[in-house]
Amino acid sequence: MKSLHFLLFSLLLLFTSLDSSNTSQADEAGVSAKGKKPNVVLIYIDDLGYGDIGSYGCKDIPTPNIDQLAAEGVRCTASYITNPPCCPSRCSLMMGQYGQRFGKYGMSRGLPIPSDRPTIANFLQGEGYVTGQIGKWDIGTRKQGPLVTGFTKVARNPPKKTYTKQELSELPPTLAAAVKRKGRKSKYFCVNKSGETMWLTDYDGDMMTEFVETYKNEPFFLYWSPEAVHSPSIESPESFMKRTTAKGKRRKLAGAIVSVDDQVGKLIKALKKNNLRESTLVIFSSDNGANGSEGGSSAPYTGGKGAGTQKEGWVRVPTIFSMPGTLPEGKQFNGLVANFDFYSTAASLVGAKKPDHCDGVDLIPYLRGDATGDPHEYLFWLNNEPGDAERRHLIATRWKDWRLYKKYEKDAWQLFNLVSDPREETNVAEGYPQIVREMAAQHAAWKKTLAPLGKISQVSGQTKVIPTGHGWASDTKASKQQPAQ
Ligand SMILES: [Ca+2]
Repeated sequence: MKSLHFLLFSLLLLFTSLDSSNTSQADEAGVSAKGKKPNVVLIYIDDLGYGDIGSYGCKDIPTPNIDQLAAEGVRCTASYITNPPCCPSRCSLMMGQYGQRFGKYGMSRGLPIPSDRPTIANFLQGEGYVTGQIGKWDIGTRKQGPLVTGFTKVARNPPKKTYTKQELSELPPTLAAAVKRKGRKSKYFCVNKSGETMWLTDYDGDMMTEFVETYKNEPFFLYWSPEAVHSPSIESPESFMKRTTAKGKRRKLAGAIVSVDDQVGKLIKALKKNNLRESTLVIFSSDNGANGSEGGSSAPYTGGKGAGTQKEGWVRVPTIFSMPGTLPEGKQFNGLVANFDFYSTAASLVGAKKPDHCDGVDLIPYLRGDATGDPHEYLFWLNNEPGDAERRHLIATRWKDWRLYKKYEKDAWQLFNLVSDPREETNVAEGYPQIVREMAAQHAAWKKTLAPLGKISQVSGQTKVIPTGHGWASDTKASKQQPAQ
């Protein structure tokens, strides 16, 4: 069954084609007349905090391009990562479901993602999409790279810059020591195909532009997940930092964030240049909350990566959906959403039925204002993998304004009202026993539906999931493959 939303989208383009006064929209309709489906670009930043971009209240780091995306789209204020941090978050995103459905109850790095159900990339490839991946992977086993999980075009990892001894001697001592520990290899400077040194995030942005230019005439799905703004941001150049008013250790992170913003600007420019802005859904989000040790902010919430993993800021992330003409502009959506909704939303947008395994909801009716309330009445967390860092153990439920949590099964539940107490300073569990009981019961019922803890088998041969070099690696078997349904 074709989705109502894709039908609405097509009708919209048809309607605008009749309006000859608007050249840009008429061009869009020309694309539609060729039967081209809408594109999807998913931007997934590493460790970007809820309070670290302008459209979410940040004052000291300018993010004009991301803010423009919010002004031309819908900004979600209660968007969650149910499986933090990096690796589980990405696995859940790619599969469109809670990680616990395939045995992932914590970091579990190396645990396979299931091969009996399609990833979002498999799914969109099956719908006729060119599927592109740029940047960080950190999903599944070492044999489950993007080229075997649905991506047909994968940006090779450019070689990292190696600091010369002379350069090393000129670096500030802290940075010099960090670089030395990595064998003089940079984390955030790479070497482009002309042999020039480039900031890696900037290099990624050029690859995004190249991808859009190359595949502008085909429906495409592009997944960009930069290494940024994961620690250490110690190499951030002064030219980035001086664009911000951030102070102290936050200055380095701020530099990394303005570069992310620059790349969003490049993407939007490439889409506009090719008249694809209104036929492309851009989703912008983060894989987990702010890293406090780098000066990241979860404001108005508290917590985040590292010492703050029991608090809201660890899992609540900035999320923006932008598709002018299809989604409203400058709107805020306050309902509970999760990163696994991106899969279901993309499926609906391209006019396909989401696979049965998906936990996600099609968010388009909510973003458009056709549906109200919470897309998920409840969201759940269960991070109790025995091998994971204890600070990350977390059992939690979100419902309406409430957050119920504890660290270990043996602990008493704590309850917070995130509206009246966003910093989670007053545990009100004793005052609301009925709410505690109900939210705990919902968690227990959800837990019964999960798969057992997965086993991580050691995969021999450290296969590089993304080849090093420049340009693109292709899945040469893709044209013969059927989507893994
Ligand atoms: Ca992360």
